[in-house]
Amino acid sequence: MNQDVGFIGLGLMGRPMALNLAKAGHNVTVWNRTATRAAEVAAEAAKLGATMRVAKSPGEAAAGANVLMMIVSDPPAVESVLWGANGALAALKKGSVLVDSSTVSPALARKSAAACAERGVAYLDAPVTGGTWGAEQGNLVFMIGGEAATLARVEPLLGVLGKKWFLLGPNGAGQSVKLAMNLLLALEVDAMAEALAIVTSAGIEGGRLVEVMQSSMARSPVLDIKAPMIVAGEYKASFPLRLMHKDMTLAMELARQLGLKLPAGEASRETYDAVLRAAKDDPDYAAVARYWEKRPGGKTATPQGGVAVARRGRERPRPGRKRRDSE
Ligand code: NA7
Repeated sequence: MNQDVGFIGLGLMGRPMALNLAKAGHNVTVWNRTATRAAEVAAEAAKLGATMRVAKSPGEAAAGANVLMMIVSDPPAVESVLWGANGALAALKKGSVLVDSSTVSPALARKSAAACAERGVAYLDAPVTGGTWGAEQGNLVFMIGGEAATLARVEPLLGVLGKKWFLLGPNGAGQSVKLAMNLLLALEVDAMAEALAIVTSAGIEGGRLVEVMQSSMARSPVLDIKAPMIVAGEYKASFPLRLMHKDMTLAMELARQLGLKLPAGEASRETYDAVLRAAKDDPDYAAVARYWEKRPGGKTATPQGGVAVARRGRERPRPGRKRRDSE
């Protein structure tokens, strides 16, 4: 059955998700902070024979919705959409459902859930994995915190956007699992970059390590995608470094709240932090490897000002699979 869906946030992930919902015949009303993006997505929907309304505020997108979905950058973005001027929260109808797929802290998910409950609105934290490729293909995986009955109500929509969802516990559980998973991905890519720094500094082409790795236990889908980017030194964003850095910061904050010390996570976050601060562009998180890249003047991006250890030469990536990110 077609539903009245509000959709907030038309970034790399939200844009294809909103289009898939409209293509599936749902009545989608979108809002995006940068209004031109919303107009572009609505025009794209029209070309595909689907209708999509553009709202003037988060509140307008929420007002007519049975289900409001959102996927925005970070905690301040979620706070602004829900509680800011003409915010979504005050406009949501009693009996509606808010599904927040932004990656934020479990604490913010619980705060949003409590505010929804006060208005008779059900809430799910539902961050995703699958990257832009998964969003485009309707192949996302959702990590969900909330009630099974609420999940059952939105399953027809999740089925348009993805193929799998895991109910992981009460509100906040989806975010805890997502942060743990992204910390692991960040560490894997950072470890790959360190291993490549050793190999290339020893005068061996980085692609050879990747080749050997593909035949070993070190093989993994995330490295299938990221290792060729590192070898080529090309970092077109699929999952931006700034968002991975945000997730690592949230993961380390969660660990602190849980009384855990995570030394590998802390060290890796410092590396990502140094690269992010030095970046003049908006690269993918595989750009963590820039920490070891030779820069003009022979310095790396290390905060300690260490000298470059990597030699990239004219290496070329192995022909990679077409699939994009798994974040
Ligand atoms: P993008 O491509 O950076 O898109 C972020 C979206 O969030 C985009 O629509 C932004 O609007 C919106 N945004 C950012 N800040 C705000 C504020 N303050 N208020 C309202 N809207 C805002 O990210 P992705 O799509 O890759 O990822 C989205 C989430 O999924 C994120 O949590 C990831 O970690 C996982 P804009 O177009 O810039 O005006």
